Amino acid sequence: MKQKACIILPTYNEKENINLILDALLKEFELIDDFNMEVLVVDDNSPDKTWETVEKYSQKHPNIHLLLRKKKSGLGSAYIEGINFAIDKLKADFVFNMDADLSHDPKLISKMLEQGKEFNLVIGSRYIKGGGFANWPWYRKLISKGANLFGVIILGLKIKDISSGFRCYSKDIINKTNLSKIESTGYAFLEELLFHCIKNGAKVKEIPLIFVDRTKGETKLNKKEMINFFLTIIRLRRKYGKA
Ligand SMILES: Nc1nc2c(ncn2[C@@H]2O[C@H](COP(=O)(O)OP(=O)(O)OP(=O)(O)O)[C@@H](O)[C@H]2O)c(=O)[nH]1
Ligand SMILES: [Mg+2]
Repeated sequence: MKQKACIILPTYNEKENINLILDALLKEFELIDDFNMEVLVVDDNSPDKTWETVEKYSQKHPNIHLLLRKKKSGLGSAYIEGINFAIDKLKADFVFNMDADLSHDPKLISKMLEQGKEFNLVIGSRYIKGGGFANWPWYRKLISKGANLFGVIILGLKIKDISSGFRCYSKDIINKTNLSKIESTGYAFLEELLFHCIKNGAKVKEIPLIFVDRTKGETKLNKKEMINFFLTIIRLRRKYGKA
């Protein structure tokens, strides 16, 4: 029997992007033979009604699912609910983190699944050879690079891109890593989950990702989230030591 992979897309006001990303994913899935591919959109009751579009897709495509939450509760909390749903309800063997704003190229999915045969966590990395940014402003690159370097040093991680939001986890590493002990509800969730996966013995592979800046819709990443990223690194080091 084929294994199942579920792409989790958290959305908040992505009306202009959602149909483009869902179409791109459906097209990519046609090229993937050896897995059953599903999409789970976790929408936080977007005021622009992103979820309405997802509902329409889900009526037409049985492999597109919508998890509609009551209010905006953060990227991390959307991912925790999404990952639990994908594994418990959809019976996924692999789960992906992916942005819905076309920053992450769906073409990488099959490459990540290929690596998933050997590694239980595959990361689309902007900081390895072949990876990078297509059109990010210099100040965002600087903050991202600084945050990564800080995390790598303080937490002793041997990973180049600890904040990338494009990842593939196998079910076994998620099951080993107790998601309920994750405290971050926002973007810092990504580094916190990575840290716990590595503490639990994850075999990690990074593959090159060219991150393309969004051309539609607005960013949800604010100053508070950025500060939280640094504070989370300090909290993890104090509570658990180095990875
Ligand atoms: N469900 C849910 N999704 C969210 C929340 N915050 C952000 N997202 C989604 O998470 C993904 C990443 O957020 P972005 O705003 O693109 O963050 P970013 O990629 O760091 O920054 P930009 O691309 O510059 O906007 C997008 O698909 C957002 O719609 C949230 O609170 N709840
Ligand atoms: Mg984005």
